[in-house]
Formats: sequence, C-alpha cells, structure tokens
Amino acid sequence: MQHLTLSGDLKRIAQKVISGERINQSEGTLLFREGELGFLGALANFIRNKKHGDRTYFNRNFHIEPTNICVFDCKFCSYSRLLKHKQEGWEYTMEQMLDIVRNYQDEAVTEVHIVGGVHPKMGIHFFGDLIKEIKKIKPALHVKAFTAVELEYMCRKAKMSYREGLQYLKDCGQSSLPGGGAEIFDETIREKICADKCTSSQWLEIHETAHSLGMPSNATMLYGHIEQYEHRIDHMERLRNLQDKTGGFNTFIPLKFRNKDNQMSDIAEVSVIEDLKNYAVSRIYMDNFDHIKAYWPMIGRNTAQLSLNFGVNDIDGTIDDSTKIYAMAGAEEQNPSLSTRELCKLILAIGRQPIERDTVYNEIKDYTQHIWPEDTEEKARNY
Ligand code: V47
Ligand code: SF4
Repeated sequence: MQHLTLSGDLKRIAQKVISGERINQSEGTLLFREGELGFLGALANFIRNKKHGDRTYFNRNFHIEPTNICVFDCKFCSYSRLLKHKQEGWEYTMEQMLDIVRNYQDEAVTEVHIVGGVHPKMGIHFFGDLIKEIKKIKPALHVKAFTAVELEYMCRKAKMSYREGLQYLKDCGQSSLPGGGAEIFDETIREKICADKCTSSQWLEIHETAHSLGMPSNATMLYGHIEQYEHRIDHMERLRNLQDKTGGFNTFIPLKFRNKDNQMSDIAEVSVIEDLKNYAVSRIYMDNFDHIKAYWPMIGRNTAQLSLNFGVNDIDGTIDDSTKIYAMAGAEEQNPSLSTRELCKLILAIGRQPIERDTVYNEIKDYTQHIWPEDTEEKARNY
C-alpha cells in the first residue's frame, strides 16, 4: 500500500489553515503545484465546515441578456458578435425585456441577473430606465446588473465618473453588481486574452466604488486557459486585498474556461480534478470571502455537486433556461434550468442542508426537512 507523505511545507500550510492563519502567495502557489486533491479537499472542507457547517445556498433567479453584440473582442468569448457582424446577434427592446420580467410576476423569484455584450446604443440612461420599469413590475426583485466591463464603457460614454454612474443606477433601483469581467488580472495575460476591455485596476476601482456606495458585488476568475498558477494566486490576492479594505464582496466564483466556438478553441479544457483543486485552493486562499460559488450552468450539475465537498457552499440558482453564454461556449448544460426541488435533491444527496437565500445571503428557507407534494416534480414550473 502506498503511503502519502506530506512535505514540510505542505504540513506547515495545513497547520496555518487549521489555526485560522492566512496563507501567502507562495504558499498558495505551492498548494496548486504540490497539493494532492484529497489533501486540498480536506483543508477546504475544514474551512467550509467551520464557516457554514452543512449549510449550502442557492437562490431563485433568472437572467436577462439584453444583447450579444459587443464592441470588445475577448478571445475566449463564444457568445458575442462584434458590432461589424451585427446581423448575427440579438438586441432586445425595452418591451421584450420587460415581458421577460412580467413572466415572473407571480413567481417566487428573488433576483434578476442582467448582463450582456457591450452595445454602443444601450447606454446608462437606457439601462437606468429599464431598471426603473422592472422595479415597477416587481418591486421586491433584487436587480444584480452589469459587469465592471459594461459599467466602465457606459460611464465613459455618458461622461460620468464611476461614482456618478453607479449612484445613478442605484437611484434607479440597482442593488448589486455581478462578478464578471474580472477574467485574470495579471496584465500580461489580460493583454493576450482581452486586451481592449476595462483594465484590472479599472475593474477593481469600479467594485471598490460600488462597495463605498453600499452596493455589494461578486468576483469571478476565468481559469484553465493560458494562465499559470501564479496568475490565479495573484488574481485572488488582489481580490483579497480589496475585500480587506471594503468587505463588499459576497462571493467568489471561479469560472472554468470552455473552448467551444471561440478564438481560443485550440486550448484544451482542464480536467474535473483541476476544477476541484481550483475550488479548494480558492476556499483556502480567500479567507475573507464568506462564500465560494460553483456556477452550475458552467461547470455542470455533477461537478457542482462534487465541489460541495471541496470548499464550495453555494451553487447559484434555478436560472430557468434564461442564459446562453455558457451553452454557446460548450458547457454540458445546454438549457440550464433546475427546479428548487432538483437543487435541493442535489444538495441533500451528499448529506448537506439546502438553504434558499436572497442575493446578499439572507436565509429565506431551510429545505432540509421540507416535504414535497407527490406531484411537484411533474407538474410544477421551476418554482
Ligand atoms: O466575464 C465568457 C465568462 C463571465 C467564457 O456574479 C466564459 O453571480 C468560460 O460574470 N468560458 C460573465 N467563461 C458571467 C459572470 C457570472 C456568471 C455567473 C454568476 C455571476 C455572479 C457572474 O463569463 C465573463 C467571462 O469570465 N466567460 N466566455 C468561456 N468561453
Ligand atoms: Fe464582450 Fe463580455 Fe464577450 Fe468580452 S466577454 S467580448 S466584453 S460579451
């Protein structure tokens, strides 16, 4: 029988983690390089259990993707159509988007996630009006909208500072920001994969400004392409530093690079083992982030379920087949939609507690003891 022996360095890191001490960048990189999956999983699970026990969060949400026309040209993007190929894209009118919201008028959804391409004709005032109208239709709906990439562009076009732009959107009814557009902060990698959109420092500045205005946000990291482990740790380090300063991030969401139909299709996707290691190191490194999310439409429901034993404590929401970004990039989930019951089953199957939350992690309902009516699965819509 083979016995695993831990190097002195890994042992020291484990001791630090167990005593609640923060690990540094070289220790983070070493975990990626030398940590076995089982070892990383045990440490990440230790932290997850200390923070949340078995509590595992999801929400009831839907997306609106106003357009896939985009002025930028990110090499990993399978979704956007450049402005010059406009005829291949879609552009919803205000009424079409409001109709989507009207469809949910009587449903128990709590959040709409609005994110799309960067279209020069859809400016800050168009989106401000959209949010105001959404709030008239469903006043309690939490509007989580616009990545820093979209915000940088719309503020620049409107000649507003980030503070003015965000304050305006907040006054219109926007409550928080999603975590997209972060990709990888390292400038040399960013230059290669998304040279023309907002810089890393602009991304961080926009989130810092949002936090100072009382708008919380999420943070993502696109991994598994041309970056090295050092770049992932550098990315997490910059986020951890900002979180120390503001405390405004809700959750960290690693996003696995999918390689279908984009300009980086020649790069092979990383394995599920690598996905789990990445979740685990994220949980260990991001000690000041309360939550680590596995976004199941991207990673697939099976890996999302596995990730719950590797530091993840949130699997996003019901989605209701309202997003195309990941299906177009080759994700397993081609029509992502899970009922509340299915999400709960997925969590219960590994012995965890399914908790419905709102966007900012207020608990709405603990489903652990919930008795489902016999016919719910067949009859019910997603909610
Ligand atoms: O920034 C684009 C990613 C992000 C690909 O805040 C790709 O709750 C993998 O930010 N392979 C946008 N990823 C989506 C996003 C998000 C998603 C879910 C939840 C939240 C949240 C935010 O999608 C982009 C980019 O990193 N992306 N193309 C691709 N081929
Ligand atoms: Fe545009 Fe976003 Fe795609 Fe980049 S990732 S091309 S900013 S839609």
